[in-house]
Amino acid sequence: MAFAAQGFERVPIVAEYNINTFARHVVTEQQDLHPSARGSFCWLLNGIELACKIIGEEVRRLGLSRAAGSTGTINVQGEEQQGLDIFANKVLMDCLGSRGNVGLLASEENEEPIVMIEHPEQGEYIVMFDPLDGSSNLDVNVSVGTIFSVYRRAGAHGKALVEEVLQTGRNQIAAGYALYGSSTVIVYTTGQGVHSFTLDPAVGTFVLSHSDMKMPAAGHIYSVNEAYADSFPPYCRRFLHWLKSSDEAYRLRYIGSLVADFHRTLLKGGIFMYPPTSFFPEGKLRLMYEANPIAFLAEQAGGMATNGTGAILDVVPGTLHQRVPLFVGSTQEMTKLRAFIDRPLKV
Ligand code: AFP
Repeated sequence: MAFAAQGFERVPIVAEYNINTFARHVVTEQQDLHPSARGSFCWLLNGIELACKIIGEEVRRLGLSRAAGSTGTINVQGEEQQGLDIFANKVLMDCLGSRGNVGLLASEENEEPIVMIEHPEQGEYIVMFDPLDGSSNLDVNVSVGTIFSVYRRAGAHGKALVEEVLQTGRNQIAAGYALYGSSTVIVYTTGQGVHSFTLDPAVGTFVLSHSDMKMPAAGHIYSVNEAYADSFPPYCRRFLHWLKSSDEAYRLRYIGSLVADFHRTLLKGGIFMYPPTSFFPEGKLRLMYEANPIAFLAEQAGGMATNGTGAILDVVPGTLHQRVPLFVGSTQEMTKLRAFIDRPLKV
Protein backbone atom coordinates (compact mmCIF):
# COMPACT_ATOMS: atom_id res chain seq x y z
CA MET A 1 0.00 0.00 0.00
CA ALA A 2 1.37 3.43 -0.93
CA PHE A 3 1.95 6.19 1.64
CA ALA A 4 -1.09 8.22 0.57
CA ALA A 5 -3.37 5.19 0.72
CA GLN A 6 -2.21 4.51 4.27
CA GLY A 7 -3.55 7.90 5.29
CA PHE A 8 -0.22 9.63 5.94
CA GLU A 9 -1.80 13.05 5.59
CA ARG A 10 0.22 16.12 6.58
CA VAL A 11 -1.30 17.48 9.76
CA PRO A 12 0.02 20.84 10.97
CA ILE A 13 1.41 20.37 14.44
CA VAL A 14 0.75 23.06 16.99
CA ALA A 15 2.57 22.06 20.13
CA GLU A 16 5.12 23.49 22.50
CA TYR A 17 6.97 20.20 22.53
CA ASN A 18 9.16 19.30 19.53
CA ILE A 19 7.50 16.18 18.21
CA ASN A 20 9.23 16.03 14.86
CA THR A 21 10.63 12.61 15.59
CA PHE A 22 13.13 10.57 13.60
CA ALA A 23 10.35 8.23 12.45
CA ARG A 24 8.12 11.07 11.34
CA HIS A 25 10.96 12.84 9.54
CA VAL A 26 11.94 9.69 7.65
CA VAL A 27 8.35 8.97 6.60
CA THR A 28 7.75 12.56 5.49
CA GLU A 29 11.00 12.66 3.53
CA GLN A 30 10.22 9.39 1.74
CA GLN A 31 6.63 10.46 1.14
CA ASP A 32 7.93 13.58 -0.65
CA LEU A 33 10.49 11.66 -2.67
CA HIS A 34 8.57 8.52 -3.57
CA PRO A 35 4.81 9.03 -3.17
CA SER A 36 4.13 5.48 -4.31
CA ALA A 37 6.59 3.85 -1.90
CA ARG A 38 5.27 1.28 0.53
CA GLY A 39 7.12 2.33 3.67
CA SER A 40 9.57 -0.57 3.52
CA PHE A 41 12.65 1.67 3.68
CA CYS A 42 11.20 3.60 6.66
CA TRP A 43 10.66 0.27 8.43
CA LEU A 44 14.35 -0.54 7.86
CA LEU A 45 15.52 2.80 9.31
CA ASN A 46 13.16 2.23 12.21
CA GLY A 47 15.10 -0.99 12.90
CA ILE A 48 18.36 0.95 13.03
CA GLU A 49 16.80 3.50 15.39
CA LEU A 50 15.57 0.75 17.69
CA ALA A 51 18.99 -0.93 17.72
CA CYS A 52 20.71 2.37 18.54
CA LYS A 53 18.35 2.97 21.47
CA ILE A 54 19.11 -0.47 22.89
CA ILE A 55 22.87 -0.15 22.35
CA GLY A 56 22.88 3.41 23.75
CA GLU A 57 21.09 2.23 26.88
CA GLU A 58 23.66 -0.54 27.39
CA VAL A 59 26.52 1.93 26.88
CA ARG A 60 25.01 4.15 29.61
CA ARG A 61 24.94 1.16 32.01
CA LEU A 62 28.44 0.01 31.11
CA GLY A 63 29.94 -0.11 34.60
CA LEU A 64 26.91 -2.05 35.82
CA SER A 65 26.29 -4.41 32.95
CA ARG A 66 27.60 -7.89 32.31
CA ALA A 67 28.75 -6.87 28.84
CA ALA A 68 31.56 -4.71 30.27
CA GLY A 69 35.24 -5.30 29.53
CA SER A 70 37.22 -7.28 27.02
CA THR A 71 36.09 -10.76 26.01
CA GLY A 72 39.62 -11.92 25.32
CA THR A 73 38.61 -12.66 21.70
CA ILE A 74 39.98 -11.05 18.54
CA ASN A 75 37.71 -9.98 15.68
CA VAL A 76 38.29 -10.24 11.93
CA GLN A 77 40.13 -6.90 12.03
CA GLY A 78 42.67 -8.34 14.48
CA GLU A 79 41.28 -6.16 17.27
CA GLU A 80 40.39 -7.17 20.79
CA GLN A 81 36.62 -7.52 21.18
CA GLN A 82 34.73 -5.88 23.99
CA GLY A 83 31.62 -7.49 25.44
CA LEU A 84 29.66 -4.53 24.14
CA ASP A 85 31.00 -5.03 20.58
CA ILE A 86 29.41 -8.45 20.55
CA PHE A 87 26.23 -7.22 22.21
CA ALA A 88 25.85 -4.32 19.74
CA ASN A 89 26.48 -6.63 16.80
CA LYS A 90 23.78 -9.06 17.94
CA VAL A 91 21.27 -6.25 18.54
CA LEU A 92 21.77 -4.84 15.03
CA MET A 93 21.60 -8.30 13.47
CA ASP A 94 18.34 -8.98 15.28
CA CYS A 95 16.68 -5.59 14.72
CA LEU A 96 17.57 -5.57 11.01
CA GLY A 97 17.25 -9.27 10.32
CA SER A 98 13.64 -9.19 11.52
CA ARG A 99 12.55 -6.37 9.17
CA GLY A 100 11.65 -8.74 6.36
CA ASN A 101 13.31 -6.61 3.68
CA VAL A 102 17.04 -6.78 4.50
CA GLY A 103 18.69 -9.42 2.34
CA LEU A 104 22.31 -9.02 3.38
CA LEU A 105 24.01 -7.74 6.49
CA ALA A 106 27.71 -7.00 6.66
CA SER A 107 29.29 -6.13 9.98
CA GLU A 108 32.78 -5.03 10.87
CA GLU A 109 32.70 -7.79 13.47
CA ASN A 110 31.96 -10.64 11.02
CA GLU A 111 34.26 -12.07 8.42
CA GLU A 112 31.59 -12.68 5.77
CA PRO A 113 28.27 -11.00 4.93
CA ILE A 114 25.26 -12.73 6.43
CA VAL A 115 22.32 -13.71 4.24
CA MET A 116 19.01 -12.86 5.86
CA ILE A 117 16.80 -13.32 2.81
CA GLU A 118 18.07 -15.18 -0.21
CA HIS A 119 15.84 -13.66 -2.86
CA PRO A 120 16.77 -10.07 -3.84
CA GLU A 121 13.14 -9.13 -4.46
CA GLN A 122 12.16 -9.76 -0.86
CA GLY A 123 15.50 -8.96 0.70
CA GLU A 124 15.99 -5.81 -1.33
CA TYR A 125 18.41 -3.96 0.97
CA ILE A 126 21.98 -4.45 2.10
CA VAL A 127 22.97 -2.90 5.42
CA MET A 128 26.57 -2.55 6.55
CA PHE A 129 27.58 -1.39 9.98
CA ASP A 130 30.28 -0.87 12.53
CA PRO A 131 28.26 -1.81 15.62
CA LEU A 132 30.40 0.00 18.19
CA ASP A 133 33.06 2.25 16.75
CA GLY A 134 35.68 3.46 19.22
CA SER A 135 34.97 0.63 21.63
CA SER A 136 38.56 0.53 22.90
CA ASN A 137 37.61 3.82 24.62
CA LEU A 138 34.71 2.32 26.55
CA ASP A 139 36.62 1.59 29.74
CA VAL A 140 37.42 5.28 30.12
CA ASN A 141 33.91 6.59 29.42
CA VAL A 142 34.77 8.22 26.12
CA SER A 143 32.02 8.67 23.50
CA VAL A 144 31.50 5.80 21.08
CA GLY A 145 29.13 5.30 18.17
CA THR A 146 27.34 3.02 15.72
CA ILE A 147 27.90 3.69 11.99
CA PHE A 148 25.56 2.38 9.29
CA SER A 149 25.26 2.39 5.55
CA VAL A 150 22.39 1.15 3.33
CA TYR A 151 22.55 -0.04 -0.28
CA ARG A 152 19.97 -1.42 -2.64
CA ARG A 153 20.54 -4.97 -3.76
CA ALA A 154 21.07 -5.09 -7.49
CA GLY A 155 19.29 -8.40 -7.97
CA ALA A 156 22.63 -10.00 -8.61
CA HIS A 157 21.67 -13.58 -9.36
CA GLY A 158 24.65 -15.87 -9.58
CA LYS A 159 27.02 -13.29 -8.09
CA ALA A 160 29.05 -14.23 -5.06
CA LEU A 161 27.75 -12.57 -1.92
CA VAL A 162 30.83 -10.49 -1.45
CA GLU A 163 30.52 -9.13 -4.99
CA GLU A 164 26.96 -8.03 -4.24
CA VAL A 165 28.06 -5.96 -1.27
CA LEU A 166 31.19 -4.51 -2.89
CA GLN A 167 29.53 -1.37 -4.26
CA THR A 168 31.09 2.08 -4.33
CA GLY A 169 30.00 4.59 -1.71
CA ARG A 170 28.13 6.55 -4.41
CA ASN A 171 25.51 3.76 -4.39
CA GLN A 172 24.59 4.35 -0.76
CA ILE A 173 20.91 5.19 -0.36
CA ALA A 174 21.29 6.08 3.31
CA ALA A 175 24.07 6.42 5.85
CA GLY A 176 24.48 7.74 9.32
CA TYR A 177 25.61 7.16 12.86
CA ALA A 178 24.47 7.18 16.43
CA LEU A 179 26.78 8.95 18.85
CA TYR A 180 26.57 7.86 22.47
CA GLY A 181 27.99 11.01 24.00
CA SER A 182 26.81 13.51 26.58
CA SER A 183 23.50 12.98 24.84
CA THR A 184 22.60 10.29 22.32
CA VAL A 185 22.14 11.56 18.77
CA ILE A 186 21.38 9.99 15.40
CA VAL A 187 22.72 11.81 12.34
CA TYR A 188 21.59 10.52 8.94
CA THR A 189 21.27 11.25 5.27
CA THR A 190 19.35 9.70 2.41
CA GLY A 191 20.96 12.11 -0.06
CA GLN A 192 18.52 14.87 0.91
CA GLY A 193 20.76 16.74 3.33
CA VAL A 194 21.97 15.76 6.77
CA HIS A 195 19.66 15.76 9.76
CA SER A 196 20.33 15.18 13.43
CA PHE A 197 18.03 13.89 16.18
CA THR A 198 18.59 13.86 19.92
CA LEU A 199 17.22 11.13 22.14
CA ASP A 200 14.73 12.47 24.65
CA PRO A 201 15.23 9.94 27.44
CA ALA A 202 11.97 10.93 29.10
CA VAL A 203 9.92 9.56 26.20
CA GLY A 204 12.50 7.29 24.56
CA THR A 205 12.24 9.03 21.19
CA PHE A 206 14.71 10.77 18.91
CA VAL A 207 13.53 14.32 18.13
CA LEU A 208 14.83 16.60 15.40
CA SER A 209 17.60 18.86 16.67
CA HIS A 210 19.37 20.04 13.47
CA SER A 211 17.77 20.04 10.04
CA ASP A 212 19.81 20.24 6.81
CA MET A 213 23.13 20.57 8.63
CA LYS A 214 25.98 22.32 6.86
CA MET A 215 29.61 21.84 7.75
CA PRO A 216 31.28 25.25 8.13
CA ALA A 217 33.30 26.10 4.99
CA ALA A 218 36.36 26.54 7.24
CA GLY A 219 37.22 25.63 10.81
CA HIS A 220 39.96 26.05 13.37
CA ILE A 221 40.47 22.47 14.47
CA TYR A 222 42.56 19.68 13.02
CA SER A 223 42.21 16.14 14.27
CA VAL A 224 44.80 13.41 13.78
CA ASN A 225 46.78 10.93 15.85
CA GLU A 226 49.97 12.96 15.67
CA ALA A 227 51.93 10.29 17.53
CA TYR A 228 52.30 8.57 14.14
CA ALA A 229 53.39 11.73 12.29
CA ASP A 230 56.92 10.48 11.59
CA SER A 231 55.50 7.70 9.42
CA PHE A 232 52.92 9.83 7.57
CA PRO A 233 53.57 10.47 3.85
CA PRO A 234 55.64 13.63 3.27
CA TYR A 235 52.64 15.65 2.00
CA CYS A 236 50.86 14.99 5.31
CA ARG A 237 53.84 16.03 7.37
CA ARG A 238 54.15 19.26 5.39
CA PHE A 239 50.42 19.92 5.70
CA LEU A 240 50.66 19.44 9.47
CA HIS A 241 53.54 21.87 9.59
CA TRP A 242 51.44 24.40 7.63
CA LEU A 243 48.48 23.93 10.02
CA LYS A 244 50.72 24.62 13.01
CA SER A 245 52.40 27.66 11.53
CA SER A 246 49.31 29.16 9.86
CA ASP A 247 47.88 32.52 10.97
CA GLU A 248 44.53 30.75 11.33
CA ALA A 249 45.60 29.55 14.80
CA TYR A 250 44.51 25.95 14.43
CA ARG A 251 43.89 23.84 17.52
CA LEU A 252 44.28 20.06 17.79
CA ARG A 253 41.49 17.81 19.07
CA TYR A 254 41.68 14.01 18.81
CA ILE A 255 39.33 11.68 20.64
CA GLY A 256 40.29 8.42 18.92
CA SER A 257 36.63 7.59 18.30
CA LEU A 258 35.79 8.35 14.68
CA VAL A 259 32.12 9.12 15.22
CA ALA A 260 32.93 11.65 17.94
CA ASP A 261 35.80 13.21 15.98
CA PHE A 262 33.65 13.46 12.85
CA HIS A 263 30.62 14.84 14.72
CA ARG A 264 32.78 17.68 16.01
CA THR A 265 34.14 18.29 12.50
CA LEU A 266 30.61 18.35 11.09
CA LEU A 267 29.50 20.95 13.61
CA LYS A 268 32.62 23.08 13.93
CA GLY A 269 34.48 22.50 10.67
CA GLY A 270 38.20 21.89 10.19
CA ILE A 271 39.71 18.57 9.17
CA PHE A 272 39.95 14.98 10.45
CA MET A 273 42.74 12.77 9.12
CA TYR A 274 43.78 9.15 9.40
CA PRO A 275 46.66 8.97 6.88
CA PRO A 276 48.68 5.90 5.92
CA THR A 277 51.21 4.99 8.61
CA SER A 278 54.02 2.45 8.75
CA PHE A 279 51.75 0.21 10.86
CA PHE A 280 48.70 0.74 8.59
CA PRO A 281 50.13 1.49 5.11
CA GLU A 282 46.60 1.51 3.63
CA GLY A 283 45.22 3.60 6.49
CA LYS A 284 43.41 2.11 9.47
CA LEU A 285 39.76 2.93 8.86
CA ARG A 286 37.47 0.58 6.99
CA LEU A 287 36.10 1.76 3.64
CA MET A 288 32.71 0.04 3.82
CA TYR A 289 31.88 0.50 7.49
CA GLU A 290 33.50 3.84 8.34
CA ALA A 291 34.87 5.91 5.46
CA ASN A 292 31.95 5.56 2.99
CA PRO A 293 29.13 6.50 5.37
CA ILE A 294 31.19 9.35 6.84
CA ALA A 295 32.06 10.60 3.33
CA PHE A 296 28.40 10.49 2.24
CA LEU A 297 27.42 12.59 5.26
CA ALA A 298 30.33 15.00 4.72
CA GLU A 299 29.48 15.60 1.05
CA GLN A 300 25.80 16.04 1.85
CA ALA A 301 26.77 18.65 4.45
CA GLY A 302 28.91 20.55 1.94
CA GLY A 303 32.26 19.11 3.06
CA MET A 304 34.71 16.83 1.30
CA ALA A 305 36.28 13.40 1.88
CA THR A 306 39.27 11.88 0.11
CA ASN A 307 41.71 9.02 0.46
CA GLY A 308 44.49 11.27 -0.85
CA THR A 309 44.04 10.35 -4.50
CA GLY A 310 40.30 10.83 -5.09
CA ALA A 311 36.90 11.08 -3.47
CA ILE A 312 36.24 8.32 -0.95
CA LEU A 313 32.83 7.70 -2.52
CA ASP A 314 34.49 6.76 -5.83
CA VAL A 315 36.86 4.17 -4.38
CA VAL A 316 36.07 0.80 -5.94
CA PRO A 317 36.14 -1.72 -3.11
CA GLY A 318 38.27 -4.82 -3.57
CA THR A 319 37.47 -6.57 -0.31
CA LEU A 320 34.82 -6.27 2.36
CA HIS A 321 37.14 -5.23 5.18
CA GLN A 322 39.39 -3.02 3.06
CA ARG A 323 41.11 -0.13 4.84
CA VAL A 324 41.62 3.35 3.39
CA PRO A 325 43.35 6.56 4.37
CA LEU A 326 40.66 9.11 5.31
CA PHE A 327 40.80 12.90 5.13
CA VAL A 328 37.46 14.60 5.72
CA GLY A 329 36.41 18.12 6.51
CA SER A 330 35.64 21.67 5.47
CA THR A 331 36.29 22.87 1.93
CA GLN A 332 38.99 25.34 3.01
CA GLU A 333 41.15 22.80 4.86
CA MET A 334 40.49 20.06 2.31
CA THR A 335 41.45 22.36 -0.57
CA LYS A 336 44.65 23.28 1.21
CA LEU A 337 45.43 19.60 1.78
CA ARG A 338 44.79 18.96 -1.93
CA ALA A 339 47.44 21.55 -2.79
CA PHE A 340 49.99 19.69 -0.64
CA ILE A 341 49.07 16.39 -2.30
CA ASP A 342 49.29 17.83 -5.83
CA ARG A 343 52.41 19.93 -5.34
CA PRO A 344 54.13 18.45 -2.31
CA LEU A 345 57.36 20.30 -2.70
CA LYS A 346 56.19 23.76 -3.75
CA VAL A 347 53.43 24.80 -1.36
P1 AFP B 1 38.36 0.95 18.16
O1 AFP B 1 36.93 0.69 17.73
O2 AFP B 1 39.19 -0.30 18.24
O3 AFP B 1 38.42 1.75 19.42
O4 AFP B 1 39.04 1.80 16.99
C1 AFP B 1 38.53 3.08 16.74
C2 AFP B 1 38.93 3.53 15.37
O5 AFP B 1 38.60 2.56 14.40
C3 AFP B 1 38.28 4.87 15.01
O6 AFP B 1 37.06 5.09 15.64
C4 AFP B 1 39.33 5.88 15.42
O7 AFP B 1 39.27 7.05 14.65
C5 AFP B 1 40.63 5.15 15.22
O8 AFP B 1 40.33 3.76 15.32
C6 AFP B 1 41.65 5.50 16.25
O9 AFP B 1 42.84 4.83 15.96
P2 AFP B 1 44.21 5.19 16.74
O10 AFP B 1 44.03 4.70 18.13
O11 AFP B 1 45.27 4.46 15.98
O12 AFP B 1 44.40 6.68 16.68
